[in-house]
Amino acid sequence: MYLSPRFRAFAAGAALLAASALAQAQQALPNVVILATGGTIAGAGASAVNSATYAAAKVGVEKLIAGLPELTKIANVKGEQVFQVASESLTDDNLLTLAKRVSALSKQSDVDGIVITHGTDTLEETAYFLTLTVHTAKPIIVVGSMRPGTALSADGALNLYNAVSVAGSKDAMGKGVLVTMNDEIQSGRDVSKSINIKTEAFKSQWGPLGMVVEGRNYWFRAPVKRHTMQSEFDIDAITALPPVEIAMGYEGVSSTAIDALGKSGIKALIHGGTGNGSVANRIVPNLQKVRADGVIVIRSSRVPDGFVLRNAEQPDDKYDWVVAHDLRPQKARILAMVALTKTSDTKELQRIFWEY
Ligand code: DAS
Repeated sequence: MYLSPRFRAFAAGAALLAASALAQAQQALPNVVILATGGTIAGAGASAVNSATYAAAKVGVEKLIAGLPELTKIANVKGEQVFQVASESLTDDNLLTLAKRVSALSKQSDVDGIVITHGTDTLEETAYFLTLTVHTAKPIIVVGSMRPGTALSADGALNLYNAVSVAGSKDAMGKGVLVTMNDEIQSGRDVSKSINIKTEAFKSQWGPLGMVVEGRNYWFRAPVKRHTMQSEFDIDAITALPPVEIAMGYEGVSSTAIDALGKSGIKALIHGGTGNGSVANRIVPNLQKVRADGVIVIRSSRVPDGFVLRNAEQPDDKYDWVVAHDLRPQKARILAMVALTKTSDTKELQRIFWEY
């Protein structure tokens, strides 16, 4: 078909204008990096009705991003596959590697926010570790899903969309590491996986910080515990995490676990006691021996909500024990490992458990 030179010039000019407008629109969008580690959000089941029976950590980050074209309208997204594992199998070394990558990216001027896709089983521990050790005010969002993307009513796509949306939000800056699950914006410090088979799985006894709905954040409270820029701990100065283990309390408990762990070379033992961090009277001497051998003893509770009162169920001052405040055993372990990179003074450790 003949096209006049005038029309060809007009068409070329229009194409240039469109390309320039698109480039400007893309430049206006925030730059978000997605660090993928595996989990159900990267899982796949045999059929759409397999919402709970599936293989985790199967889908790569590029496929996750390609499967969500809506992301291109809210951010310039880049993906990195850091690990591809179910999160119950992550190690403390994995945690260090991930946190160091997050820290490095957060220092780049061309990165506005970071999303970590993660299995839900230990998502709460990673989120807490990052909020304790990464010095940035930029949004860092940890996200997972309870159903694989192959399942009916899968939750991963919207959870990921929300995570990227919050990661690119200026009003999410300076709030510590966040978790976006089930339309809620949770504090990485406070949140725990509280239901193991529902999409409404992540809870905090102190409530979510807000909600994200259709790409907009609605905030209702802000964290008061120290995090990120206010933290005295810095991942760039941490090369290893000291060994810390957990022993649970329950009716009929023996001292077997406590005695064995106490002699295993650990630096601290978290006791996940009953009630308000109670310790069976027959194993108090065993915990006292663990302390006498130089291991820090930290009283937490197996009860999900509330907080352990110092000197209530046990004379912590007398025994030189520390209490975990409102932290569940698995979170108390994260804080203990981080704190022990700086001090083993029990008064300092107790201050740290009050403040973080
Ligand atoms: N095994 C779980 C994990 O990887 C799957 C999940 O829920 O993400 O944490």
